[in-house]
Amino acid sequence: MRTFTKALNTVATTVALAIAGAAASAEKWDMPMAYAATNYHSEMGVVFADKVREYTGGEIDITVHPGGSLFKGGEIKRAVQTGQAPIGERFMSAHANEAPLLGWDNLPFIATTYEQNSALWAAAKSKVNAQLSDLNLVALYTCPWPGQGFYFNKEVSSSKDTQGVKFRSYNTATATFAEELGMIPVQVEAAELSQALATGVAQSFISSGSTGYDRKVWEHLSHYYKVNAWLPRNYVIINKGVWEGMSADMQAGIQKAADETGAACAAKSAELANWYFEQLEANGMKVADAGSEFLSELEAIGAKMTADWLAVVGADGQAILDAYNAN
Ligand code: PCA
Repeated sequence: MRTFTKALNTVATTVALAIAGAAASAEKWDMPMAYAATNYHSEMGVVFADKVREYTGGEIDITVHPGGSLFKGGEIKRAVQTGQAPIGERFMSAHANEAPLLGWDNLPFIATTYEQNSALWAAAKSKVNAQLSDLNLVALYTCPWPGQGFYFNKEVSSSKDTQGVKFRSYNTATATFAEELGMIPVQVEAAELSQALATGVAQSFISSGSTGYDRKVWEHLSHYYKVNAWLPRNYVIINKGVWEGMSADMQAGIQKAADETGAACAAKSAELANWYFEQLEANGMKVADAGSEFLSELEAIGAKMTADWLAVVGADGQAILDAYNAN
C-alpha cells in the first residue's frame, strides 16, 4: 500500500512538473493595441490571442493591452520594429507618412463598400507586405473600420461652413483633406479624442460611427455626415526577426489564428456599421448623408489626393489601382 501511494505520488509529481515545465516554456508576448478595450478591433485581438494559445499548443501566450495602455497608438509600430514588443496592432495608414504606400486604403472614394475594400486589399496585399518587410515587420491580419464620414458641431452643407474649424486628424491624408476644406488640423489619437473635443482642441473630425460611439462624441458634437470616403484598416504586425525565428509549425498555428480572426473581424465591422449610427442617433446626434454640394467638393479633393498619392508612391501605387480596376 505504502509503495503504491509512493508510486502515485511520484506520478503526480511528474505530471505536476511536466505542466509547470510547459507553462514555464510558454513564451509570453505583450500585444499593445491602440483602440478602446470595448471596440471590436480590441475584442478580436483577445480572440486572436486565445486562438494562438490553442493552435500553438499553449506555447505562445499573448496578453492584449488595448487603448494605448502599454504603448500609445503612435508608438506601437516602432515598439514592434525594435522588438520592445514582439507584436502589436495599429492603424495602417497612420504609417503612410513614413511609407506612403501604406496609405492605399485612405484614397477617397476609390473603395467605398466592404466588398470593394476587400478587392482593393487583395490588389494591394503583396506590395504592402514587401513594404512592411523593409520596415522589419510582417502583417498577420488586417481588419477594416466602417466607412469614414464627418463629425461637426453644427450643420454643414459645403466648405463655406468649414472655414477655420479645428479638425482632429488621424494621419497625414486626413490633415490634407481638412486643409483643403479650410480647416485647421491637429493630429490626436482616438484614445485622446474625447478630451480634445471637451477642451476645444478639435471641433470636427473624420471617422467611422465606431470611434464616435467609443468616445461618446455626442457629448460635444451634434452632426454626422455619412460619406463612406474610405474604409481604412488596422493591422496586427509582428517583428520580422521574431516571426522568422519561429518553427514552421508555430508559424502555421499563428497564421491560422490570424486568418480566422481577420475574417471574423471584417464580418463584425460590417455587422456593426449601422448599429453605430443608431447609437449616435439614440444619443441625440443628427446622422445624415452629406449634401450634394459638400459631396462634390469632397470628391474633387479626393481626386487630387489620389493623384498626389500616385505621384509620391509611383509605379507600385499605380499597379495596385490597375489591379483593382481590372476586376
Ligand atoms: N476610427 C479610427 C481610425 C478610423 C476609424 O474609423 C480613428 O478615428 O482614430
